[in-house]
Amino acid sequence: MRFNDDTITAISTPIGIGGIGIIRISGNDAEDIAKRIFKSKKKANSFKNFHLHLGNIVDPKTNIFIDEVLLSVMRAPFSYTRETVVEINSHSGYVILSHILQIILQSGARLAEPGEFTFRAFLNGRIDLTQAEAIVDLINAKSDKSLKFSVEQLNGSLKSHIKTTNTKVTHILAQIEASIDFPAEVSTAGLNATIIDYIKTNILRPLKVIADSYKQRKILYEGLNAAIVGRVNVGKSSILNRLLQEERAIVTPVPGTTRDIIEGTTSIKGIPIKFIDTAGIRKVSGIIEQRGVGLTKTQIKKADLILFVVDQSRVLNEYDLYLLNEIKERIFILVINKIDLPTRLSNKKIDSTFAGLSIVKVSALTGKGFSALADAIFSKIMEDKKDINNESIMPNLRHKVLLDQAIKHLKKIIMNLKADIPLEFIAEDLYHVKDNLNEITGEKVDDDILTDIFNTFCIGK
Ligand SMILES: Nc1nc2c(ncn2[C@@H]2O[C@H](COP(=O)(O)OP(=O)(O)OP(=O)(O)O)[C@@H](O)[C@H]2O)c(=O)[nH]1
Ligand SMILES: [Mg+2]
Repeated sequence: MRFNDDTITAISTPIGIGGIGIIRISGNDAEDIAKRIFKSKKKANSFKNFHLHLGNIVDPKTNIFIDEVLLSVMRAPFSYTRETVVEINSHSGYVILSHILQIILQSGARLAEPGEFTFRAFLNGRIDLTQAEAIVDLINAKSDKSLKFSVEQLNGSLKSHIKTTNTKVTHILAQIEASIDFPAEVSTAGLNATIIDYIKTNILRPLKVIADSYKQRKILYEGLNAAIVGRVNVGKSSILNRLLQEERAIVTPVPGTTRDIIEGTTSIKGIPIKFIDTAGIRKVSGIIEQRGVGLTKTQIKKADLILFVVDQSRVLNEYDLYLLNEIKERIFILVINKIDLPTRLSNKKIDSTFAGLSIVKVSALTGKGFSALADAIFSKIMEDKKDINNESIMPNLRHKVLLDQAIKHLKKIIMNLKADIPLEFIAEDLYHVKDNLNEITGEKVDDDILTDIFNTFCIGK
């Protein structure tokens, strides 16, 4: 995607039948095109900025009426793209919208590429690259928490941190360049130690804090995997269905019902969790079931959290104990299921076998215990990730890679300052740090990367 001054247009609402559909036009000719195709109900020679105008879309070639619409003009630079933007709210429906689009195209606009409106907002300096990325995150947000962080990033939380840090790097660079250029005038006594100190507290540490919060972002945006494991027939699939509140997995009284991996995602207190139902473990003869059990073992290895299910209406057997041994080093919750049935698993037995573990008793049949289970899942996750509620900035992978590079350069700078390496080399590395930071905000970034980012947008955004 490159800058050009074409006037662009696209349907900005999803295709399909709906209440209203919105077509957006952006660029120098937007207002002229609007004048050509729109007949206002009021006698007016020009559009009032930021007002809704009621009127008809009429094909200028054939004079055929298309639809009654509301049209607004947002003149440059106070618009999404900072160019003049016209938005037409029409009745939705594929035929109407594409007809209006056709007329706009015939009147001189070009079809926008995916993300091109936002790309222009970026090029025209209304938003930086982290904010453009936040828009994609916002649209794709799967939980309240990730939505909150996307909004903060869109408001410039990451951008302002990076910019402030960048100013500090420039400040150090200026000092260093001054002592390179005017060695006689600048006192260098103790300079290195002061600079090291300044870099550590004001640049390196804040960048590390942001880079570290990437882990949290991964959880909030992509969620966690929780595997449901247990011996055959303990009610794993029933538990999955309860958690997802739908009949995802087949449940039967026949042991060994689940052979494949069945999964579904739900959000627990704002954190997306993918629950994975697995084949029950038992001695296997049939080849399919052996494969199923193999898959279960793989899931145990991959999962961030394990729900280990036992059936309290039956006594523990060697398979329960075998599984307990398989998962004991992992993060897991013991789920004692079927509490609606008479118990054959005494508290004494539970205490002796499962001492010190997180235990939740449930009935997948009646739903009893499931809110306690959700609480337990949430606190298990939080035990490990205490910071999740304190973070305000969450870099994505692209930011994280660049932050790590900047951190690497900064560490090298500190080492070189300690070793009294000529300041020219220090300056060069500081420029690398600035490049890394500028790439995060998009002030200095390859076209390929921009294309990659804006390609993830939908048409009309
Ligand atoms: N009474 C009672 N029955 C349950 C409960 N949970 C599951 N069941 C029954 O137990 C049987 C097995 O349930 P599933 O959910 O298929 O068990 P599973 O662990 O997925 O079994 P496999 O896939 O064969 O390993 C079914 O008949 C369920 O209706 C429960 O809490 N109470
Ligand atoms: Mg099952």
